[in-house]
Amino acid sequence: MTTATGDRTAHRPASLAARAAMVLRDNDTGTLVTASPRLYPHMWSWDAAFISMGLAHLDVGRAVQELDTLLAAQWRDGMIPHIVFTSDTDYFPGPDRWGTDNAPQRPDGVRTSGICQPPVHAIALRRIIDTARRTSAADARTAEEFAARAWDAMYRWHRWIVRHRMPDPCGLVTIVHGWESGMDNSPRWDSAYGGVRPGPDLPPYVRLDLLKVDDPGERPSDDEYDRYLWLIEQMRRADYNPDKVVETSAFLVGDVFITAVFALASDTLAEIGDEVGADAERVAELRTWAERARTATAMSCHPETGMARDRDVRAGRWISTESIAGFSPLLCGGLPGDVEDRLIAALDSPRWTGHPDLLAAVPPSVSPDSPDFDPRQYWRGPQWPVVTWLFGWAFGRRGWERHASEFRAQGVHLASDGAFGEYYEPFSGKPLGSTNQSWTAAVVLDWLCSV
Ligand code: 2M8
Repeated sequence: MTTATGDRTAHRPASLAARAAMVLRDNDTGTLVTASPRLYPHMWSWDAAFISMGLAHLDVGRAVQELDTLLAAQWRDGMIPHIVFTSDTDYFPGPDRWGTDNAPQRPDGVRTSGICQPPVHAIALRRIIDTARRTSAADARTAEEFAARAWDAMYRWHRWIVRHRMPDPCGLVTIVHGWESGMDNSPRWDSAYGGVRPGPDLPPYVRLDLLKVDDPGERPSDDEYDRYLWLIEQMRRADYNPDKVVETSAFLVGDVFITAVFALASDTLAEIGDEVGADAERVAELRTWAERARTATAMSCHPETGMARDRDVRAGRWISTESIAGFSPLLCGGLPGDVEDRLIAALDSPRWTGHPDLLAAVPPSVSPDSPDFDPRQYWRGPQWPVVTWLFGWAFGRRGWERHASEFRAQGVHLASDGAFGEYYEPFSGKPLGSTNQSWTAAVVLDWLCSV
């Protein structure tokens, strides 16, 4: 059943849930669900986590298999790679361009990229366990057995981050490529990318992404792609050795959003560890790491605006760009009460979620009032349902039920056209980028199944 509102068609919950389930089934290759049918025909690390939570509402065994597929691609040193490649050759940069085949830590039997993405996996595992416990004793057993079996791999992933990505005294988790942030071309990275100067020996390439969206203006520019590819070149030359990569990368940034996610996910993994009887010392380590990351997130806040900031480690300066990442401390806590209240008020204000022209009251990736805002351009303004889901889930966990349920209701409203856009134009609600994007379908399914 659908109703028409303006030029948007709105599906009722049951029909929307059925469509979301269909997207996940259609994008399923058997052992992994691709991030989207045309634009992203492989498995992406943080997409897979969100996708597995959606799958849990359809089949807990299949949800667990999704994370198993991802963990089978974990590098020997613990890193979970950002892309696990299928045999599809219609995406650039593919495995040959990444050239990770000779990296000594690469996994056997599967080809991957050589960087990572936000560590949301323990959060997905928590969600799968909770969903399974609500459905049946058998589902609960499947999820809990998986948690017990996969816990160590997830611990090693968090340990990799601590060992290799917390080198700066500011304590933020550092990234060596904008793609690691998941918010690829966010204006957060503009100044740091200014220091990346592609050499004349950058091998030539042809972009495929531009052929697969309605308007190339929704994707990053060619200039940006040159820099993305140059960073890969630098990493290849360092044989993907994690410490050499950090030493040599022209792009080295403390990412406050990843740091807050890491704190939240480390707490969550520690909690799961308690439930499945994991090694107590390792559980305690996770709690220490969470605390360290929480402190670093809080310390990054701008003394006047209270917004959290990234740090350009190479240039030795804070990045004060006004983006959704500024609200990262709300994910993991750690701020004094009055500062936190101010940040929540800022999120609710007309500059952000309360902006009068938004079709749905969920945060855009950049404030519409910021000079950096572009309503159609990827991570430079549009609304991303997965980001709304993450903040909403964290708010629920922090006991802010009103905020959590508003995000859920408004998130569903935005996605009720049933197109499952990769991202949405905030004023019209037009789906942009890819449609039938798996992680959008997954979070919508989770929202609909949890009311
Ligand atoms: C986008 O990133 C990829 C590169 O990793 C791309 O543009 O080709 C980002 O939105 C990223 O966060 C996401 O995981 C990926 C797949 O959905 O697409």
